[in-house]
Amino acid sequence: MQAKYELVNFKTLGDDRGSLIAIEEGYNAPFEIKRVYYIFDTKEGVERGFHAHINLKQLAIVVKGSCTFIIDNGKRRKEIKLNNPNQGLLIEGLIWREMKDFSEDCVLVILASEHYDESDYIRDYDNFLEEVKNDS
Ligand code: T46
Repeated sequence: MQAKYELVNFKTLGDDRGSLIAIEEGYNAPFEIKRVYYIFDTKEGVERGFHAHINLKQLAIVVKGSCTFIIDNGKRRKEIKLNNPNQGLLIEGLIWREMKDFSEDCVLVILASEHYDESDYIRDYDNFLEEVKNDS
């Protein structure tokens, strides 16, 4: 799988009652959605992630509040602040990710292409760099 990350914009539907965003597999989620999880009530100063995946596609959406993703492809690191429910961060393949600066009210929803599988995680940064090297 080609490693990549990309910010995607969702169309906001709504009317005078408020807003609604729909995520549909094969439309604005470019993979089969096998799992959904969400991260909330994150304590002040907490940093999460610090791993990559071997074979996973994910779409991360902050539906409330804000947090920052650090995205690292083994060559460059980039900080991406998510604070808008009409944007999602698509992450595919060998990308190291860290999350920080969670606001107190942050609700981070993640759609994933595979079921939970600990053997898909690379939790050691040097191993990650080795995998990137072998992959290129
Ligand atoms: C990722 C980032 C963005 C499960 O049992 N099932 C699940 O589907 C998940 C995601 C986690 N867990 C268990 C494994 C750990 O005992 O929940 C605990 C916390 O997971 P973890 O420490 O991996 O959480 P984060 O926030 O560091 O990472 C998570 C995802 O694991 C990861 O795939 O890309 O969010």
